[in-house]
Amino acid sequence: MNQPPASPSVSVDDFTTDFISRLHNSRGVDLESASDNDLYSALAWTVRKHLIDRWLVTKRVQRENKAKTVAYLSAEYLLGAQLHNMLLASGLGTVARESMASLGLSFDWLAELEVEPGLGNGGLGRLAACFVDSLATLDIPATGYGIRYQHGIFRQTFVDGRQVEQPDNWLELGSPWEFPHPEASIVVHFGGHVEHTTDAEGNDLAAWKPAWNVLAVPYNYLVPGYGTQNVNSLRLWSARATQSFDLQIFNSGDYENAVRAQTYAENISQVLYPEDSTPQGKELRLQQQYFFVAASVQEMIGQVGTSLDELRTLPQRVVFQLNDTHPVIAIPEMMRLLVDVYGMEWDEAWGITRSVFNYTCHTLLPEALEVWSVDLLGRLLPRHLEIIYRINDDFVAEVRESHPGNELLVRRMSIIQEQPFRAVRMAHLATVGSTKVNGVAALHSELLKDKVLVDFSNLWPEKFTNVTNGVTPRRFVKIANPGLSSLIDEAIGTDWVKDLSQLSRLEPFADDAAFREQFRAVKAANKTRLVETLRKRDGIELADDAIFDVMVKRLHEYKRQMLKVLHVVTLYDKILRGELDPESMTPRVVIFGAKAAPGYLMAKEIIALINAVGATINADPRVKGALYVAFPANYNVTLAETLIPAADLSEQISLAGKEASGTGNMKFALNGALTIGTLDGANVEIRELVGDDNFFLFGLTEPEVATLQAKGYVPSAYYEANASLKNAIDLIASGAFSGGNRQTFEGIVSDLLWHDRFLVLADYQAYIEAQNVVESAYADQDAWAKSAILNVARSGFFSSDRSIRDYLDRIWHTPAVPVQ
Ligand code: GP0
Repeated sequence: MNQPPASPSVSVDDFTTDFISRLHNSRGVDLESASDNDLYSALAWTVRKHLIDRWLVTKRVQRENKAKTVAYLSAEYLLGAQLHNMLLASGLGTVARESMASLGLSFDWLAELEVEPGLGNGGLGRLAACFVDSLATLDIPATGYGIRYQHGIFRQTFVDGRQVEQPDNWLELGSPWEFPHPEASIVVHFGGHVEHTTDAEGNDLAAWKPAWNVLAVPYNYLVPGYGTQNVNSLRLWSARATQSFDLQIFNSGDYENAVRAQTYAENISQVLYPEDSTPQGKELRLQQQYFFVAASVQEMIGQVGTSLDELRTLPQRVVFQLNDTHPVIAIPEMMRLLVDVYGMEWDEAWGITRSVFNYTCHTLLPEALEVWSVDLLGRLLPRHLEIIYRINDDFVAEVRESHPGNELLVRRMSIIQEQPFRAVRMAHLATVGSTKVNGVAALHSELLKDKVLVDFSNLWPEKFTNVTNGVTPRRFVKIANPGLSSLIDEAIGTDWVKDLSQLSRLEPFADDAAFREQFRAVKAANKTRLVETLRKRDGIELADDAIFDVMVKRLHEYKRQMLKVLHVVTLYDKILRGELDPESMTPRVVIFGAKAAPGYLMAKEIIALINAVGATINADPRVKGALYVAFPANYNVTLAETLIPAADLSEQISLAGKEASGTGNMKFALNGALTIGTLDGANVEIRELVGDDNFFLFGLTEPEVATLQAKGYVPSAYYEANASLKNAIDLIASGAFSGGNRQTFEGIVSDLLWHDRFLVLADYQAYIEAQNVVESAYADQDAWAKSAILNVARSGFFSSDRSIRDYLDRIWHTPAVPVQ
């Protein structure tokens, strides 16, 4: 079948010989003197060698075919650990394991030495990582472009239950997975001013006179497909000071300034902004955006050729996908290159530009839509601002023509906002400059059309489309859940890894008692594995005979970790009151994982509350093991790979109309957890597919939310009217979780009572009732297993391979180029 050829001629002995010679030749050590890092690096180099031939062939075939390429532009790639994925793609897993064993080394121990590249914040960055995996697997010529941050997402620690951020240092010991190419560096300019002249025909000629520049040094990473020879590239740019930038100063003897200049330039790729779902209007961030986009667009153009005839073929050669608004400055950059640098007429350049860009929107939160003040943008990229103005002039004229006299509409749609300050609305620029605009789940795309970008969808209905997100089954099932994978293999063969729709063939097995038994055994083993991991990693001691109730995602008020906290506090309160008997309850382990943006104070308060509630409950003998709260610090992709397969219950409880899609929700369903969720994001599609009986639905719908908010939402009324809600909030307010200090969580409590922007109190009762249904459903383990199997069998749609096929059909139209 479609198995990756287990790199034909590699025996364990060959692998071992190679590994030893790597140690010698690349690290200058022998087995006896090798450090951990020597061993890990040599292992990685030995594995990657077997993918490089495929990579070189892929590049040659794609170049010779002049294949149309997908250029995925993303400021984030939350890649996760590389070794396991490279082993899966190369088919060398068993060989590597046996080879290490033959040397008396533990493969698992070596694998755990890897520090994952955490070059993203959450769902958006992880989606990009899943997409490059699927593009490679589907033989689509594609390059992921992004930034090689020196420091990825911060490492979260807890001090007295409060989040303290530590710098991530994934490059400290070097990465064996990257291929730097300083010789292919690209100069990126900033600042200065624009000079205008007029040519013989009276056309305006613009010349940007930048004030400073940096070098963008590309680092390439292998992106191997699964079950194919195809290996694509991820190209991440690293900032380096140009010689001209600092040498002059240095030669003039001003060492201090020379060093400062260098530091300034190299700062650009120093650190990932840890903001999620809120933009950070900082100059350095705009520098990062332009830095990687300018280098990427220049490089693509270089591949196509810079004569006008060659440039005219751009739409046949490349399609750029803008992952949110972060890379949208690529649109004026393309115009600048075509018009100012290569001398194309504006109108023709605009036609080409619009046909090569497409934009994916990932949010519905108005506060998440990025704007750049005209001030800042004009200072950093003066020519781009002029270009944006001209694009806007033409666009606004088009709106006026189709809607004469409607100046209100013009103001709403303009790429430039006037209030509260003059700024460029990046989502508007993206929409005007793209062929297609997509949302990331069915409901999200509808709300995009009807609310966030309604004026644009009225003007250009055909521009809007949906591509529901997906997740790669390689990392999140095959690698993360080997037990389930073997069980599936035995039942339906191995094709599902490349064709996840095959999972539907598991349906009949839901009615097979022996299969259900095996399925439960796999889940139990995954729970035991998680218990061991958390013991080693965090010193947390969990019972494994409880329902594992898991809420992992970024900490954000709209995701409503607070609602989960209220559920936990309610259970605790009822135990204390004697309304719930801890001895007869199904033991429940509630597991949280969440990082908060460092400047998001309310989110950090909620983290402190979760830890405080956990500490109190876990230490209270009256609870008698019926309830336990675990909050391992530093949730990341690596932990997700152990956590998700162990979950029984997946918490997807955002306020309807706020979560664009979610992708964690898909990973849980695929690994046989049942969802408790609202009708939000892709939950809607999950429920439709897995069936109402296999999904615990609760909460207001998006229209109900809108109605309630329109008529005036009064959270305190829910508090007054609901005794158990009142008890839970009062317990928090009483200082029960803060050593009697009523001040500690006063901010959270008063926000809930008087603001509660995300209607936690309004959905509380429905949530508690749904959890009661969960509790009784879990009591019938066999029926639960049946539902869980049906969740797996019906989640094939959520493969990122399917998402990529949708992008191909609806947006990119890029043919596959199989590599022999
Ligand atoms: C959206 F706006 N997302 C943002 C952002 O700044 N960061 C981010 O991760 C997420 C959405 O919230 C999402 O709904 C979606 O699935 C993901 O992007 C990928 O499209 C996460 O649940």
